[in-house]
Amino acid sequence: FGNNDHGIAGRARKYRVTLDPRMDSTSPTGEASVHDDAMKESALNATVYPPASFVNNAHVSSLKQYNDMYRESVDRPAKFWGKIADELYWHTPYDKSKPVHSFNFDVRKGPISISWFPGGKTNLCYNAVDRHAASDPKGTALLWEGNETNQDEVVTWAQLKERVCQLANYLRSVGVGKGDNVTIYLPMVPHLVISMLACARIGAVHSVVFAGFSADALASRLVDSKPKVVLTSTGTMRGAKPIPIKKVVDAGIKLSKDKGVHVERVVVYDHPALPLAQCNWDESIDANWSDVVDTQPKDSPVEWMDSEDPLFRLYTSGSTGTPKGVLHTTGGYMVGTYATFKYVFDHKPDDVFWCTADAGWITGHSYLAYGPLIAKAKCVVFEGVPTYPDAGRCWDIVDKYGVTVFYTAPTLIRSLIRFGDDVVNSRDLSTLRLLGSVGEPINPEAWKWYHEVVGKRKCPIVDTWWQTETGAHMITPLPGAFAQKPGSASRPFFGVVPTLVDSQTGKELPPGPGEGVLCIKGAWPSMMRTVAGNHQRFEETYFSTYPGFYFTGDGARRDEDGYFWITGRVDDVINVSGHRIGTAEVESALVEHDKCAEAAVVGYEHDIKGQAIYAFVVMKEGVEFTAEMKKELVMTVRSIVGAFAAPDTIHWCPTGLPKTRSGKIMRRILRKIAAHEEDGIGDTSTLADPAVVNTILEWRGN
Ligand code: 6R9
Repeated sequence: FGNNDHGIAGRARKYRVTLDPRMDSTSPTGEASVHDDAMKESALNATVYPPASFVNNAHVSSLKQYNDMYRESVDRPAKFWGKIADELYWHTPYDKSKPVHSFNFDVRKGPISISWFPGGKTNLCYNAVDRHAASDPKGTALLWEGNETNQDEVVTWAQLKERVCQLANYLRSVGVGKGDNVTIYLPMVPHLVISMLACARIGAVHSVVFAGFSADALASRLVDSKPKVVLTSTGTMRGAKPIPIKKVVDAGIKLSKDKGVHVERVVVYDHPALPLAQCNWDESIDANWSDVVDTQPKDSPVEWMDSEDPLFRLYTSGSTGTPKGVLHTTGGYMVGTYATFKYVFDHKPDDVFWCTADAGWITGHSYLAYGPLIAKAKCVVFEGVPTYPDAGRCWDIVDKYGVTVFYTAPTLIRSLIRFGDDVVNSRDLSTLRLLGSVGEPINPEAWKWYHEVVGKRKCPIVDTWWQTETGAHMITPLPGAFAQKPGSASRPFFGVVPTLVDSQTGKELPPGPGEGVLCIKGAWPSMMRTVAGNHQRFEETYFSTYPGFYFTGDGARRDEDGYFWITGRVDDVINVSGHRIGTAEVESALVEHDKCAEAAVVGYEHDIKGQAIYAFVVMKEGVEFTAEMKKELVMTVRSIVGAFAAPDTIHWCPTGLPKTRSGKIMRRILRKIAAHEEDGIGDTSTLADPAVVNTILEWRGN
């Protein structure tokens, strides 16, 4: 444990003392005493060491080992990544006589470029499926759990390969090949993972659109990527709620047609939630999955891909404009997701891994599909929702499948805390050995509950900071290597060099404690290579603000131990329940309503979701602002962006938004109003009309 080593006994003592359950006790009068508060405070700032039983079997089991590996990964990347890349199959080994990577991160020196593993040829699907189907055909690949408790299915490696090959054959039969785009709009059924793998197998570039996005959002992604084929289902169930999936696809395709994009084929899985006979059907475009895919031969050749051939694009929100198609390529993404899966989740052959994220987000791409499958993990895929049929569903699933590693988002943890500990304690969670968190900062209270009630204090927690753009974990504990601090993503993963930059001067902060904008120096294997079809936007978004660095869009603090604490976005992106939403997207959706003249959207703190959306609106001349109008505005956002982007609060601004004389909206003031911190509004003298602020405050609650 290097500098932090207190020995096993020391660790155990510290562990017991800081997390003594009595510190939560309240005084007999029911009020927490000052002493209890202090105890609680110190518990929340606790340093939590992994138990010796975990450390003894971990891939990386001391701070020293981590430090040595980290140094090698940064100083001798060819050696470090070469060893990991050699654990995987390369049809043509990459050229080891050349540097393992080359990159330019400095816009002043020419275009931004990144490449890894020069000259190598491989295939993600081959590494994630074929290798395991050959070595262990009957072994479990996917453990699918449906929305209802009696719906489940085990998919073996051999079956997974057959189903992937059948879809690969079908796609080829309709002319989809290397470099062609395919859009996937599916709920969390095995078909979703199979679809991604089939694309990877034939070199088609998949674009998974989360099946909670609206038809408009789907359409804009179809227009951007122009796929020949869309893979979808008739419907799905989310808890007690039936969701008509194909209807959204039909509407999305219609909208994209109006913009000149012609999808040739829609392949529809007949989901039991909604019989195909009840869907609109157009013979000229629609095909039933079981007719056209399940009848195909069960073997299909692999397309060998260059390291830098595209693998997928995944759209993500930024602070401006439409969502960007983040483009990931083959070799680096494969090695990066595999390495992080192996070390961060300390993967062991007997693990049953469950990542609750939908494959429509990057977490699902990297840790529901690719990372675990490459590492031959048994993976749970869950289609339902955590509170159906009751709030114990997650723990029932852990119990049913003997889940050993559980990876979820803080919002889910916070939403389950309120159902009480009994819901958890009544299930057998004894198989759990490691817990993970992703998507947003985890507050220490939620961390502590996760650790004590779910993990029974024996499971380390990996709080993994990363992004759609980074492809894989960037700052995260290695669970057996060093202590965790609740709320801190801790230290960089191998090969990642984070730095803090002063937003005023653009200069790097000196080493040691400090707070600034989080940037990354130098390229790592799984990073995005471009914004699909718009390299200029890639350079402007990530490399122009602080030349020479990759700009993450997050702020962070570094403490005296070198641990990073992510403080949240520094741009106009709101993180609602771990989903990134650009304020610009919600604003433009609001003004689509013909009675809304102007809108400004900010985030504010929310107990469960982390952040919630607060929309300030200005209505057109003579429009009355009623409860009905409010509902219409919310509906407009739901239908244009998606249900998860619906504003929680809509605030009418009868005399306009607070703007500077040059017409810039002063979001700083709006954020204060949304947070109910009127006292902190401060100087309004630079506003074109300072009285606007008073009017807005007067109309709170209307
Ligand atoms: C993987 C994923 C990325 C943004 C990122 C940051 C926030 C993610 C976090 C975290 C604090 C963590 N974020 N993980 N903040 N601690 N462990 O979520 O990708 O959807 O692209 O979001 O999410 O703000 O910049 P993505």
